[in-house]
Amino acid sequence: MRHHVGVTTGDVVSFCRVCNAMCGIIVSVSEDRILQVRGDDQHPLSRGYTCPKGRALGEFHHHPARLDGHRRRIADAGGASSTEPVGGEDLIDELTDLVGTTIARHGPDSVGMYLASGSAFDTNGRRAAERFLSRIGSRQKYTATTIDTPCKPLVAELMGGWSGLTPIWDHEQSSLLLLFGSNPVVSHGHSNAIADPVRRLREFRERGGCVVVADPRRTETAAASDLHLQLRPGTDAAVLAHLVRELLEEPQRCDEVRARTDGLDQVIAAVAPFTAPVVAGITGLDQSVLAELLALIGRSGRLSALTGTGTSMSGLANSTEWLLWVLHIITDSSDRPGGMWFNPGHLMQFDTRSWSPSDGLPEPGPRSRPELPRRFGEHPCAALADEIEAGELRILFVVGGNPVTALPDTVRTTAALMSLDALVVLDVVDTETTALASHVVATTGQLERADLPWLLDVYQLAVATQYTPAVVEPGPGRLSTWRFFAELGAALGVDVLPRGMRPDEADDDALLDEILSRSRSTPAAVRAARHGEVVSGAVHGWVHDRVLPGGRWRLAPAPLVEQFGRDQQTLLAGATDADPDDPHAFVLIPQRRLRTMNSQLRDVAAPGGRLEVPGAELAGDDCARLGISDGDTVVISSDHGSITATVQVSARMEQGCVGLPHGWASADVSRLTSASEQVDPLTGMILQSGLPVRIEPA
Ligand SMILES: Nc1nc2c(c(=O)[nH]1)N[C@H]1C(S)=C(S)[C@@H](COP(=O)(O)OP(=O)(O)OC[C@H]3O[C@@H](n4cnc5c(=O)[nH]c(N)nc54)[C@H](O)[C@@H]3O)O[C@H]1N2
Ligand SMILES: Nc1nc2c(c(=O)[nH]1)N[C@H]1C(S)=C(S)[C@@H](COP(=O)(O)OP(=O)(O)OC[C@H]3O[C@@H](n4cnc5c(=O)[nH]c(N)nc54)[C@H](O)[C@@H]3O)O[C@H]1N2
Ligand code: SF4
Ligand SMILES: [Mo]
Repeated sequence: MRHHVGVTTGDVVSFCRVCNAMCGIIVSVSEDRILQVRGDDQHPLSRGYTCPKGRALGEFHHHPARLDGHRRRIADAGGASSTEPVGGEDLIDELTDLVGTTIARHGPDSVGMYLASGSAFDTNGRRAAERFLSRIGSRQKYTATTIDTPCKPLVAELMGGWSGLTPIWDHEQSSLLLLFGSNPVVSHGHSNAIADPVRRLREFRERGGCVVVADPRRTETAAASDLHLQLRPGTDAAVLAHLVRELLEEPQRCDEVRARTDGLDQVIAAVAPFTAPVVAGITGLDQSVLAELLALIGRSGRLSALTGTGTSMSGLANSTEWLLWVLHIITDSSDRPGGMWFNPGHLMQFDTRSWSPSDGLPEPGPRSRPELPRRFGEHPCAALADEIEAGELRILFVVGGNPVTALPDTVRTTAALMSLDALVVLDVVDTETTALASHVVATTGQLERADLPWLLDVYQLAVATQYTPAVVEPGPGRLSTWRFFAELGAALGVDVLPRGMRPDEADDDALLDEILSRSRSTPAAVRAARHGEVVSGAVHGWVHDRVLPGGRWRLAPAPLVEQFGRDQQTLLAGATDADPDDPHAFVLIPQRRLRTMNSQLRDVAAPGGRLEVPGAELAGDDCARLGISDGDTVVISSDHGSITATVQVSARMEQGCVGLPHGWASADVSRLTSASEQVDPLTGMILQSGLPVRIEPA
């Protein structure tokens, strides 16, 4: 069956599926050519905004590296190998054999899947892939969550009883927004979808809202804020502990909080050492700035606070997230107007379900790394290479990911991926990972399929959804991800599509209908609302009523209190800082760049041409000290590897820090990180923010 394609020439109303913001777009097409992508000013959330990535969707769609057909690797004489094209049917036949035999010999856990950014925006594909894995009975699921932000679901589960609780900025009613380690002006939000960030922040401030940004870099967002806390990296938990400590000095507040939470006294004891002079010493912030921040909270009462990769990838990720939630709860800001709300989703309707609170205990971890926890139904990515090396994992499907650049320890990860019996990569372009694949599946890209935001509507600033038809017909050599897994599943005797639907009966829209029929509205109404359907703004109270164990927040879950006990020693000892006795010691911190999305769109600068490899951002004083200047080459090394990078002298950067985005094959920060050391014991998160490195002129 073919997709329903609305027009062959003219404008199609759609939405961008590059990042969480999911901006409304108008795509001008002529036959199968994308002529232009522009913002949809009737879209209720993005209001005409797009960024360069969205506007480059046409270039991406027609890019020479787009995959037009499937490939398989064949052994050549003399041990070498090469690839050859393979048709869809032969591909499915060959993989049916391989997967079937491997499961028969080694069990279902010998087959695994890495599902990442590119799959999050393909609703039908993602659902089919996940169902395929669970139907064959495999526990070998890996997603980008455990290399991005596992502290968030962990803290949600331990404090609120469900890992799916994602706090959302109540941008209409809040009057104070605190951002820790997030740069929405460039990223459009971490787990909050903030389209048109500059305008959104300006409007917030114009109606009296105050924005505070904690970041060692004077970011684009800091420049649009009221107060920038240029703190030392890795020290956010100290600031938060201080705020909590001071607020809990008020006896009335303690009485009020005690009545609706458990564990308050443990919190009071844990934050006791974090007085203003101590925290000023740890963070490098003035005591007067800490006092100013407290005064802002005093005035606003409730507050909204968000974290990003700066804290979620750090060694103190869980403690920071925990104290952030404590701050929300003790100011009665969680699930309350003017604070943070929890989006129940237009499609998911979490506010209509019944919940039994989780005890937060992890499941047994992967066999080769039993010390790592399995949480949220997946193994941590830190275990992937071990599982392959140990022979536990023999076939890996990669769905919308580029693990060669995204996972730590590039050399080891590459060797592990190459040693698999089969590495099956479903992507839209050639990447460092398709280059290693035994089988490459050319999948349909976002403009070639009808879609809905499925996993992502809970990140939106409103209860909303949107539908897009396919903008153009899929290229003839491309297969949709859902059809690939549905057919492979059918050949292996497992049902992948919902309600027992057979692959030959299904199409994009029939599958989306199945989801929409369980939404707040009807399939017809959602399709008819061409610019997206907004049901309401922030909604409050359902988490207290339905999700919280006994209607109460667990303020002091034992694993978090224990971990903070250790982190506290690290903070008090100043151990998150670069070695003061070594002039070449720096800390590496993560960042995003506007024109790329992780490793995506690197070779698609709008309009035309290839983007330059990003430089390593360093403060001018540091460069002067090391005798290096803008454009020089430096060697950045860690305990695990080294890379060369070009220096980019930056007035934004805090001294002692080096900022570099990930996702590049050259200047690849993943060569500096490790899956075996510095891995968080509660989540398996790899240390990617605040990594100690040395910098030397090349
Ligand atoms: N343009 C663009 N947008 C993207 C992406 C992209 O690649 N490009 N990627 C998407 C993805 S996958 C994600 S996860 C999100 C990430 O979204 P964000 O987290 O909002 O984006 P980052 O730019 O990574 O912001 C991290 C910030 O933390 C700061 N930082 C580093 N260390 C510390 C610290 O110890 N403390 C504090 N307070 N700050 C610190 C950095 O200087 C940086 O400004 O962005 C998404 N959006
Ligand atoms: N050192 C270090 N490592 C990091 C980070 C860091 O800051 N520092 N950031 C981490 C974070 S936050 C994340 S989210 C991960 C990102 O990890 P990944 O998600 O693995 O990385 P991406 O580069 O976004 O890969 C997405 C892939 O999806 C493909 N794709 C695009 N559209 C489609 C589609 O429609 N269908 C399919 N099948 N594929 C599609 C793209 O071509 C691309 O190859 O990296 C993490 N790794
Ligand atoms: S911010 Fe850019 S990449 Fe993200 S959805 Fe909007 S246009 Fe697409
Ligand atoms: Mo991410």
